[in-house]
Amino acid sequence: MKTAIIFGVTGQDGSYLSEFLLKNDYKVVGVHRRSSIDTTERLDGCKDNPNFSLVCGDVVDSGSIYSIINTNRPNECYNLSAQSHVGTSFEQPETTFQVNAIGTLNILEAIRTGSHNTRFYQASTSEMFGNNHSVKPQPIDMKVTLKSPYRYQDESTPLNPRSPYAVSKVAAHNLVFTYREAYGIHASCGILFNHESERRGDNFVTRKITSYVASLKCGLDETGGSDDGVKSSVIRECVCWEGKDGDEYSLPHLELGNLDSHRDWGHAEDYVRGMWLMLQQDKPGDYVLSTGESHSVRDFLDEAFGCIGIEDWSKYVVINPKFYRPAEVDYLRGCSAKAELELGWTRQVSFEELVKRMVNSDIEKTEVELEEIE
Ligand code: NAP
Ligand code: G4F
Repeated sequence: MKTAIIFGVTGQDGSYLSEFLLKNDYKVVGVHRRSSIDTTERLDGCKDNPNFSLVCGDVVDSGSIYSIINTNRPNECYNLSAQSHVGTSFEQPETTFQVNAIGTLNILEAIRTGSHNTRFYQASTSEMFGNNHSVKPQPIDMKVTLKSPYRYQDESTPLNPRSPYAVSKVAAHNLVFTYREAYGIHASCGILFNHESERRGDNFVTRKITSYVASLKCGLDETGGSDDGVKSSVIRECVCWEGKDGDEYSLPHLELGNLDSHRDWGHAEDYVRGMWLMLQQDKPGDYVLSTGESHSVRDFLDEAFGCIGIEDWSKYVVINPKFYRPAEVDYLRGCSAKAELELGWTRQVSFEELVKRMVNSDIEKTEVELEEIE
C-alpha cells in the first residue's frame, strides 16, 4: 500500500484528494495546523477510514515538516497548503509569502534530505500568468465568431504575477523546477485554473454568490414573497419583500467587487484526479488543468440566479469598492492540451453543472439551518 502525505488537507482540494486516494487504496496522512476550533469538517467522509490519519504541523515550521516526512517516508507528497485568497494577500503579503513560498521550500528540503524517493506535487496556479496570454486561431468547431482573438494560457505562456499571492506562487513554482533539475526529485507542478465546489471557501466569489442565492430562495419559499419585483422594494442596506402574511421580509444585498473579470471555472473533484495522474508519470513536469472556457463574474451571476428562476439579479447585487483588488487579473482561459495528451485528463463537470451543484448544495444546507433554528 502506498503512503501519501497531504499538506493543506483541511482545504477544499485536500478533502477531495483524500477521498480520491483512499478509494485508490492509499494510506493517507493529512497535515493540519493547530487551531482553536475544529477545522476538519470537510474531512467527515474520511475520518472513519482506518487508512486515514491526521497529524499536526505547520509548513512554516521546518522542524515539524522534517519530522512528519521522515516518520512517514511517503511515496507521494501533495503540497496544497496555502494562504489561497488573492484579495487577502494584498493585506497580509508577508504571511502569504511565508506559507506559500517558504512553506514549499521547507517541504522540498525535507524531501531532499530525507532521500525516500518521495514524489512531490505542487499546487501552482493560473494567477501566475497575470494579464499575459497567448493567442491562436479560433477553434474550427466554435459556433460563434469571436470579436477579439482567441486568448488562452498554457505551460509556455510567460508568467507575470500581479498580486503578493501570485508572486509567492511563482517563487514556489521556480523552487520546484530548481529542485527537479538540481537534485533529480520527481517534483511536478499543476498549474490549475479556478476550481470550485460545494466545499469552496465562503469568501471566494462563486460561493459568495451561490450561498446568497440559496438564502434568497429559502427566504422567498418561506414567506411566499415575490421575486418578480412587483411587491419588492430596494432600500440601501437590503432587499425587502412582502410575505403572504403581510409582514415585511428582508435580505442584505449581495456585495461584490469587479464583475467584469473572466475566469476558467471547473469542479475541484476533476482537478484532484489530475494531480494524482501527474505523480504517476515516469517523468515529472508542469501541467495546466483547465476547462478551456472563460466566463465573467456576471455570467456566473446569470447562471446562479437562473437556477432559482431569477433572470434580472441587478436589484440584489451592489458593488462595494472594498472588494476591488489593487491589481486585477482580467482574463483567464486555460489550454490543457498537454494534460489531455500525456495524462489522458479531461474535465467532466461543465460550467452549468458546477453552478447548479453549488446552488443546490447551498439550498440544502440553508434548509437544514432553518430547521435547526425552528
Ligand atoms: P483552501 O481551501 O484555502 O485550502 C488551503 C489549505 O492550506 C487549508 O487546509 C489550510 O488550513 C492550509 N494551510 C494554510 N496555511 C497553512 C500552514 N501554515 N501550514 C499548513 N497548512 C496551511 O485552498 P484550495 O482551494 O483547496 O486550494 C488548494 C491549493 O491549490 C492551494 O495551494 C491554492 O493556492 C491552490 N490553487 C487553488 C485553486 C482553486 O481554484 N481552488 C487554483 C489554483 C491553485 P486551514 O484549514 O487551517 O486554514
Ligand atoms: O473567487 P476569487 O477570489 O478567485 P481568484 O482571485 O480568481 O483566485 C482563486 O483562483 C486562483 C486560480 O486562478 C487560485 F490560485 C486562488 O487560490 C483562488 O482559488 O475571485 C474571482 C474574481 C476576481 O476577479 C475578483 O476580483 O471575482 C472577482 N470578485 C468580484 N467580487 C470577487 C468579489 N472575488 C471575491 N473573492 N469576492 C468578491 O466579493
